[in-house]
Amino acid sequence: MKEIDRSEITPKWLYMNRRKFLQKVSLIGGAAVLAACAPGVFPTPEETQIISSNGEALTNIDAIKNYNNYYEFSLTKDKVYEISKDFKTDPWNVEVYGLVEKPTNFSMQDILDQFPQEERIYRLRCVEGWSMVIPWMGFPLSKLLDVVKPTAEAKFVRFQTEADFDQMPGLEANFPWPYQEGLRLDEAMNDLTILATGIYNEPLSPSNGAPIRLVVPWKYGFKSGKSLIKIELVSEMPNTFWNLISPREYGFYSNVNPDVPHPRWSQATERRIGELDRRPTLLFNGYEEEVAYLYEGMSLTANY
Ligand SMILES: Nc1nc2c(c(=O)[nH]1)N[C@H]1C(S)=C(S)[C@@H](COP(=O)(O)O)O[C@H]1N2
Ligand SMILES: [Mo]
Repeated sequence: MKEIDRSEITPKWLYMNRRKFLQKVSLIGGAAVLAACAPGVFPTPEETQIISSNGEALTNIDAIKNYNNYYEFSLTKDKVYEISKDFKTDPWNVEVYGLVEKPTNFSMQDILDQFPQEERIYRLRCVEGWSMVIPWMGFPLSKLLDVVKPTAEAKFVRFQTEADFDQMPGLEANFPWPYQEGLRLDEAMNDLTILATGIYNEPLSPSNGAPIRLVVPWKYGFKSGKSLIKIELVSEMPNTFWNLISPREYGFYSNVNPDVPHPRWSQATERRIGELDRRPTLLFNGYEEEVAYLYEGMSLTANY
């Protein structure tokens, strides 16, 4: 197994190498454009060399945009991009309310003006057993929560995403819409938890959750809701979309864990998009140092 280079989640590395990163971004962007008529999930050896010089290879931009779970648009991963490409993301507001001192309805412009955007390169691990490495643009959710000031009663955060029948044909499927997710307040305040607005230094494509989505890299991908419209601070553990559909399979915590199998498949290994061999799944998706403290004394099996 390849040594895990932890530098990819260290903002210091990103700042120190910002110049280099942007050079890499434009090279990758150029390569992706050239390859656009044959969107493959395999980067060329040249691209791989460029992007893997600092840790794990970044996933090809075409794969990130075209291989998606976004059930509001389609249940078929490679159809989401086409069906969602004209999704209207302007105007857009995110309402933050509930147990907070300063409830605020942020426009996207407010968000971009108030919160400096930074690059965060994270692994994304889907509960289905595939993974990617994505260079997000975004900012820590904690920065936004600091502005609205959760009250002492706030213990959880509920995230609700857009559900617009006129634009999202997938909403006809019989699921407990709208898509909602939740975190414990301390998980939400952890520095790894971000609101993302871009990938590869470009705004998010609708298929990736434009204009703003949650990213919680140590949890299965379904915790990271796309196209967020509401963030509510609450005192009780909120309902979540997948937990409502299948509580035995999808718990509230949903931390990536090779030792807690899905009832229908093992989680011990994963398929990194762009690679041929499966690789071992890492506890907390490789972010144990940063997040293990959140679960001290808790059974990760009982709290799946
Ligand atoms: N609103 C909404 N958010 C969602 C989903 C969805 O169907 N609807 N799918 C989730 C799942 S299962 C995964 S794996 C990730 C995928 O994110 P990506 O397509 O940007 O890689 O988005 C998550 N967020
Ligand atoms: Mo997923």
